[in-house]
Amino acid sequence: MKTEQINRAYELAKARYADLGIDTEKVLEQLQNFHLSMHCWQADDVSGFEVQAGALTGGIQSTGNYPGKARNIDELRADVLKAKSLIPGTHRLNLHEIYGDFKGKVVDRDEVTVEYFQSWIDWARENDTKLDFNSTSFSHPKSGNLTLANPDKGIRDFWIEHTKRCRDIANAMGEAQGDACIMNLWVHDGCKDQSVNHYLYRKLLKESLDEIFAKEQPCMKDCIEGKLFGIGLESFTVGSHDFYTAYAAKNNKIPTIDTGHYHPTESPADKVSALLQFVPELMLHVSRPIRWDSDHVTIMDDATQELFSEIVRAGALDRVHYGLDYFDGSINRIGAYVIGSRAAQKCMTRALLEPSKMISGLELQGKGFQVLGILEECKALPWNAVYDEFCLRNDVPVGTDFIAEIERYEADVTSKR
Ligand code: RNT
Ligand code: ZN
Repeated sequence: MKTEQINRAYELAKARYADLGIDTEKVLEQLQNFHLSMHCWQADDVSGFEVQAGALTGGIQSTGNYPGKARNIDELRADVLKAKSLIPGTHRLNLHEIYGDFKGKVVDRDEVTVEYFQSWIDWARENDTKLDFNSTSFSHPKSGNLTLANPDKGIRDFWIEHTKRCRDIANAMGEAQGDACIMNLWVHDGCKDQSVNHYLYRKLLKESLDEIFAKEQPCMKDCIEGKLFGIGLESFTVGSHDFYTAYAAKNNKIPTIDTGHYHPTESPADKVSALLQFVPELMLHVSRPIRWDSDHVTIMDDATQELFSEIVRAGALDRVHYGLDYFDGSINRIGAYVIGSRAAQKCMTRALLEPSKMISGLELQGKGFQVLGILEECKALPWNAVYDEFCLRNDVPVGTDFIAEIERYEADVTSKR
């Protein structure tokens, strides 16, 4: 698209929004400070780099076999940088423990140390990227159906040790980057079929968490992610939404809202204003469930829009960490990163451009028809001209121009793997 055309459209949009009391320059500034935490696991279908790596287990699944997935740390880093070059703004990278730089060594999960993440810390510094982190309880011979909630003390202790070490690593990352590293804890623990020991499993998970979180870690923040069910663990999930909500509220931890982890008609967006009354911050895993927790690429759908709008309306922009979490192996994986990240930004653009103060005033006066009328009109206001201007100012492709860039990278790089 031509610069002049983008600028002209932006100027018109600016005037249109000014009429509603919205300063688009301020919105552009807010967008610049809106950092996504890009998940490293889209690049390689959640495989990771353990020398001893086995199949993906733990109730999650990446489907599709599109050629060109990252096979090693260098390829993954190159792919992430390529994706970042097509997404406006500055973004974080969210690493799972299995993505360490193990240098050909078999390092079991209870042996991991920051040494295996030093090259990531250096890479992040060189590439102006901050890191977030995740412990990894899946894809391991000791994963089974139960990890931190396992009645077998040996197995439970193995995972407790792993998670404690991960907190040390996250803390070291946070210290190195001068900004807290957000560490997410998700375990797949659950039952495939009928079970009578729900209370026991949840008691064990609670006790494991208490032990894991006992150590103060000043440079990292803990998030805990619940879910509804996993594949092969359909009947019961130990770490349910209620379990972690209660745990977070009581222990001042950050709940992770993964948008694929609820009943199909349940609204993740509606949790924002409820949870933020009781917990310090929220972590998001923005995804797109199709009928189940399928982890399709994020798009501008109603669920994502409503989620971001609820955050802005709550005045909670800086109380939320914006992680992405999807893994589609059926399309170009760099394209998946770019589409999902840009969709999240576009939803945020629209959320920031909503004349919430005006609408709130009307609502408080009982003017229901006017509220609905303005909200409907907002959908079709020229928010895209503001997002295009944001891309332009960040020197990244505007509109569909990123597609040709990814096709070129595919021809030159990923198709040769
Ligand atoms: C699984 C959770 C979890 C994972 C990642 C890979 O249902 O959403 O966040 O997707 O840890
Ligand atoms: Zn998730």
